[in-house]
Amino acid sequence: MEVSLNNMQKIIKKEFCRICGNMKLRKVLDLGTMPPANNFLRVGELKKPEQRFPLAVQFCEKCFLLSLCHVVDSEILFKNYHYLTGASAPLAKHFTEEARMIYEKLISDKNDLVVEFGSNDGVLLSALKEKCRVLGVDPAKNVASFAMKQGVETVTAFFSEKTARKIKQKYGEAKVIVANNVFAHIDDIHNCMRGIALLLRPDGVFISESHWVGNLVGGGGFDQIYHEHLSYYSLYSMKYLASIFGLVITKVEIVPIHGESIRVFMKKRGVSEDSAHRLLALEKKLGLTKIETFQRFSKGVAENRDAIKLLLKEIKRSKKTVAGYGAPAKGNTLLHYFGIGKQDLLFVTDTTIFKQGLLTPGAHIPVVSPGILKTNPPDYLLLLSWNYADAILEKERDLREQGVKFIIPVPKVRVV
Ligand code: JHZ
Repeated sequence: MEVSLNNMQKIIKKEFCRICGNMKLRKVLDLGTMPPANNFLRVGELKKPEQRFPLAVQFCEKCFLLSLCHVVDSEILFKNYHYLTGASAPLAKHFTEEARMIYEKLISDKNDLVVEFGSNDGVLLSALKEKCRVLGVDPAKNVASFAMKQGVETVTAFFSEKTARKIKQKYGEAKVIVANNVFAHIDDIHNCMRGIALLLRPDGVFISESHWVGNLVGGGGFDQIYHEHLSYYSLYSMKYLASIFGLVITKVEIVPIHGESIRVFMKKRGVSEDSAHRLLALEKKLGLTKIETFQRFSKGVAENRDAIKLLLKEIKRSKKTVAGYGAPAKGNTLLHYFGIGKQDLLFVTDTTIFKQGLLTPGAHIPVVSPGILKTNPPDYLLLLSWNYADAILEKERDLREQGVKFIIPVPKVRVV
């Protein structure tokens, strides 16, 4: 195994597919070793060596799951978390709209229970709490207490069969279970599915939203690959998983968030709507069941890296300045793999209070409040939060009118 001895207990090499058990997994992309993407650090912590772990992806030709080759201990990744959903206005809006869909279509009684795991700061449940009973589940203490302050009851735990049993004993069965941007983070997905099957009412719905692998290899960015994201789901792989637990994918939507995400509705009984058949056909057409598609994607990432490095070199040569816009987790994969560091970016701005004043993992670039752009605007901003490009370009219209250019780094670098 490629990891240093002192890291051995904190990481395992994944020898089999977490969905179907296939042991013949094929590596398609290797991004080297990097620190966990949300492990922003304080200046004082620079004295200690920073933990780095291998980051590579492999493909299963049996159930078509793309997944990480290694699994980092979830305690390291999630116990103290720097990400807040509410810091990104477009994301908060997206989940508030999902909450409305849930109470308009799925809730029929004030006593119905909605359980969300990976509930983070409670944006979705806050929008539901006047309509029905809600319960959040999140392992990050700092984030869970943030949600509690917003009036969202939250259990500090990883979701599992054991957690589900405890919830069922105390609160009863759930009418709706939600897992947004967390399903892809779970290694023992069978245990999680057993928990869902146990907690869900016979007429209940499980809704899961994850970044869609079709976007990863298509119009989105490779930088969605980091240690938290263990699985990169397609409908094909989700369907295989659901069938093991006797659940039916009744409906599916590709929603325009984080590039494109796959929102799947699962039930204990029911039939698949046309949306599921249509997406399966699209995934086949896009080649998401073929290893060659992922090998091609991997080559494209390396080519884009060369193009960005060249652009930054030219900008430097012309004595212009560059800073980063947004300090998302994905940005740290991008900075790491493209070899972009303090020598290239003056600072990165971010709206998350938990991140301001810290340094980005690996590259150690200072994260500052976006207010700096008013007083010290650079000539270029590397848009690390590219998934909110439309909203950010609109929000920063004044800055752009002053002549500041945005560099959108993926899937192919462009300047606007
Ligand atoms: P954002 C997170 O990844 C983490 P990240 C997690 N692991 C996951 O699964 C994915 O989401 C899907 C800032 N920002 O949402 C706020 C501005 O500064 O793309 C955030 O720090 N100004 C759970 O971290 C970051 O950018 C702005 O105007 O890659 C965006 O992070 C806006 C809109 C955002 O997810």
